[in-house]
Amino acid sequence: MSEEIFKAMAQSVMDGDADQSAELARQALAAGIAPLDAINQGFVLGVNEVGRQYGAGDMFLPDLVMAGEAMKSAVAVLEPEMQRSGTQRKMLGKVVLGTVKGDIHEIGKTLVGTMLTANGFQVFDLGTDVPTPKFVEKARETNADIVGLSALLTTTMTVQRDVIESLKEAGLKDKVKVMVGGAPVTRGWAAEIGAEGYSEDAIGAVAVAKKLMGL
Ligand code: B1M
Repeated sequence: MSEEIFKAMAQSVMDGDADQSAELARQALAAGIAPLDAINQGFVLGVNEVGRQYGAGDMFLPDLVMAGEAMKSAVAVLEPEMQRSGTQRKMLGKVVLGTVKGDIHEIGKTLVGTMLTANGFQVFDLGTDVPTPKFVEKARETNADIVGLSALLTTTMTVQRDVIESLKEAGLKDKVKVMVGGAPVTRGWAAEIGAEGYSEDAIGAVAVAKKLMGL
């Protein structure tokens, strides 16, 4: 049963069928499938395949857009359940989160925010294409513990370094830890730009954020 529904989820994203993706997400919840399993074993496989075919020139921008919309509609159904099933209630720390300037990829960043919230962090999600000064302002305003920077493009991952430099210039870098992530981002890149945290996925981001808080 699970195998079939996971396959159908991936296919719905590849077809760019947002209604079908949302319906399959609802069916998964009704069948007791964990929301994160639905994402990681179902929908993400579809969006990765679209990304692969787009990279190979076999799919085109509209396919990418529609796959993104389908993935978003599924996540929108699953998100409330992920937040509800968060076990920890004590506030563990404040995280200012966003996708850096020039980059509008939001799905992975939103998942990271959802998982952090579900696990007890207070998340200030600034959205996508966030101007560098906005991260600094929000970190100061909220007295944030962590600034989380997502980047999905090789051309925008360098902006993560700009944000870190701006935090330093604003005198905030000793108060705030930085966590970076996104498909092209690596542990090596994180170390090179002076980010204290790196995770390759949303679950890992929770563990990294806890570590950065000394928990
Ligand atoms: Co874009 N895109 N895209 N795209 N897109 C990629 C990233 C690409 C790899 C596709 C490809 O060519 N194979 C490629 C980048 C190439 C490169 O730079 N090396 C690409 C390109 C080229 C582009 C455009 C330039 C296309 C164009 O216009 N010609 C354009 C750029 C627009 C811009 O940002 N300025 C573009 C646009 C889009 C859409 C808008 C159509 C759409 C996004 C829709 C949306 O978000 N609302 C889209 C999509 C859907 C993709 C792919 C197919 C899927 C991304 C995704 O949502 N993945 C992607 C190919 C791919 O990654 N396979 C691709 C699912 C998501 C759950 O995973 O985002 O990786 P991900 O997040 C993960 C981890 O990375 C990590 O945890 C998340 C959950 O596990 N993570 C963090 C993410 N952020 C983190 C932060 C952390 C910690 C972990 O700490 C703070």
